[in-house]
Amino acid sequence: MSGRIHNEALRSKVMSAPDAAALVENGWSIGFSGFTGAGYPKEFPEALAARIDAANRHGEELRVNVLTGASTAPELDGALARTGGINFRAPYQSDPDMRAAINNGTSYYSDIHLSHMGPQVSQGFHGPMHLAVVEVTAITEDGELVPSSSVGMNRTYLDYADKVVLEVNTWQSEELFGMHDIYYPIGELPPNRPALPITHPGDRIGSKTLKVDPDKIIAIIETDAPDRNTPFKPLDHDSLAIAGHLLDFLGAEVKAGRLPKNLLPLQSGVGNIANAVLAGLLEGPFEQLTSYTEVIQDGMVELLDSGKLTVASATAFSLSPNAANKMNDEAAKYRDKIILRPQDVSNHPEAIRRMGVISCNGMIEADIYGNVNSTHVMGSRMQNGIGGSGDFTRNAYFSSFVTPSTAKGGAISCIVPMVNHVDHTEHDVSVLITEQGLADLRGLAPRQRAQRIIDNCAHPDYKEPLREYVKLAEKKANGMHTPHDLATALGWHVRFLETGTMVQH
Ligand code: 0RQ
Repeated sequence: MSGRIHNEALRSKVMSAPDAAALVENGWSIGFSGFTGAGYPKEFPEALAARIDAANRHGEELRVNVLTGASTAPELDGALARTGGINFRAPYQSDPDMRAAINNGTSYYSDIHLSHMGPQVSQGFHGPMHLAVVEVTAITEDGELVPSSSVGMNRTYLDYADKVVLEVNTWQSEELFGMHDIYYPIGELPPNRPALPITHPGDRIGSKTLKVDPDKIIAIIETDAPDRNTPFKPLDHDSLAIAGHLLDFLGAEVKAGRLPKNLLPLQSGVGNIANAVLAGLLEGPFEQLTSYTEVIQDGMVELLDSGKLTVASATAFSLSPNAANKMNDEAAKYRDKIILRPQDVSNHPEAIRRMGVISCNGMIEADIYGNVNSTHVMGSRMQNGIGGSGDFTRNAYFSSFVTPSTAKGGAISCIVPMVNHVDHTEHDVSVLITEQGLADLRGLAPRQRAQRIIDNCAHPDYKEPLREYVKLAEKKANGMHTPHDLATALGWHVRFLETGTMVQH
């Protein structure tokens, strides 16, 4: 045994992943740990996938509902999706096989604000939770659970599931103990829910461990496997340009007296552009920064190392393999600077609004009036999901969205007459940024926004077609507040579906 299970009674529950997976019944709803490829169970999902494959071969029905914190990894979403055995999936995914199962109709998918998932499960909106499968770093002598590299939905799944399977992963550093902050009162339902006592990203308001009723534990699996840590691509021209526009804007806001010198708590999405922003902050003039965000990526750790960032609050890590190994070696050093919370606390609108978080997230496309689509491709296909972008955007001090101005080699303009799906409305979007420039939409009416977005953000190849659309819309519309020609507003998307490009020849 690994020596990580310090509670003697629980040691008797250790078994193999296939034995644990054999306990699952058709139609179960399973709450898995896991958030942005961190802290997901490493062996149980593949063992369950093998069981589903066998059931499929024998013509037996074995399908499950898969709920998580957020995205997981090929060993969880990928393995299960490939069996066709996922009936329903929520609240977020980014796996190619899972995406295919959603888009070909095999799996239902409910795309949910990440801060809403905990309350929705507690309120029973997702039906009974039959099982929680949660990765932990260790089990203490009194049976409490030391979380691993993500917290996500674990508190809620452990509380609400009838049965629990734990994976104790020795790859996760024992030094993570003390980094987590598990706040229980947030799980209360209205009208008993207390005010969230967070006024600074560094506030600790909960306990270091997760609690679980030992009688619910039906199996413990010992594993030793890394998280899905993906290496970062080198920063490209577009990412650097977008980061540059955002950093210039923040500097100007400080100068104008609309932001304090050390800015306000920062939230940043993941990926190349977010990395470029963090790299820019490392070289930039801002000091004493704080972060109230969803995930900790490499750039945040570097900012902590440099002393420019004093504290980072999130729900999970999302690190490259090198940074993950470093975190495992040096976790003790970061325990007072990194706080991992349940996702209904890391993404809580109350804290985000109170502290005045500056949000920055990726998007698929924006329209000329400032509505943003983060999730859908050409009307019907799901890409990933809204994730935490809505939690932060709607409640931010100001919100920003970033994207290159075109996709698919220029065949798609990411600035369009009308978005094909709305995730963030014009009322919530403060700033749009592409490599072409930044459009500050605050204080502008829709027709003024259209002009600024086209001038500052659209790719040169699409500026004139967008201006033509505006002229047509103003001629044909039944009102001049948000002029649209409904017959052609989605015509660019239709053209792409029919011809492979939005460019009109
Ligand atoms: O497709 O993979 O087939 O090449 O969309 O696009 O440019 O690689 O961008 O990885 O940054 O993702 C919005 C999806 C951007 C992401 C989104 C195609 C493009 C490519 C991916 P391929 P890129 P990114 C908290 C916040 C929602 C969740 C969120 C996301 C693929 O940022 O999922 O914000 N956001 N969480 O070719 C058709 C367009 C397109 C397009 C790009 N206009 N039309 N396809 N693509 N633009 C995050 C945390 O803190 C964790």
